[in-house]
Amino acid sequence: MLGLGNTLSGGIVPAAAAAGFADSYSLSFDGVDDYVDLDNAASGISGIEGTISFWFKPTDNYLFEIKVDADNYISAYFSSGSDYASCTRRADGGNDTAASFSGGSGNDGNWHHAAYTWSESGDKFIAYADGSAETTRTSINSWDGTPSIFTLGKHTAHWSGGYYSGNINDVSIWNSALSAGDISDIYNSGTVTDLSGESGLIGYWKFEENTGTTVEDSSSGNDGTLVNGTAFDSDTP
Ligand SMILES: [Ca+2]
Ligand SMILES: [Ca+2]
Repeated sequence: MLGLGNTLSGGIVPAAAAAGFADSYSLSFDGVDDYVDLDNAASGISGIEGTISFWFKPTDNYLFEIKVDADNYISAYFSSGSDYASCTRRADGGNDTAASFSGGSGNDGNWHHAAYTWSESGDKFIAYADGSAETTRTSINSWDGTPSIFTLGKHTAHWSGGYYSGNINDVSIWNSALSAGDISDIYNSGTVTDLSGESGLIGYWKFEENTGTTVEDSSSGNDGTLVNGTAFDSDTP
């Protein structure tokens, strides 16, 4: 169970309000060549067990990629044509693929929260949409290797690659598969909550700088770099 700073018996008080957290900026991607280089955090990410959480308002294409090589990566894309998100955890050449937002609700002009958790010991790969588990895969494949690539908005692992168009906000990476309750707490009924200080964070980028090309990791100093004009945007959830 996450603390979120304000865990009370019987419920969670949104840390965003209690801590005065101001989520004022997201990142905007042009769909041409924009991406965020978070490679500094890559080697700390385990494909064997972990969680990625982020907010997004999509138009189309590749949301993130965590990659060792062509046979070991985790990546997700949003398909504007099919109006759903799909995440593939490819481990030692075998695919664990989970869809979310498949009800056609993702590309409605609103912000949404996505999370993916994976655990080989728990034998589950789960795709969450707006705080709720949507697809759960079991009999998952065995990961091999240490990632060297972690990008937002760019994908190279399969097909022809591509670049995301839309917005992404508040990305966190964790060293364990968070519980359904934890994911619900992060979703926080649709209000971004401040995860700073939570145990188990490998990286946490809020994108609140609104200047320059460096985005600060609020958890462990793995700062990232905005590439090819990826821009701060006052559009937030
Ligand atoms: Ca933000
Ligand atoms: Ca650009």
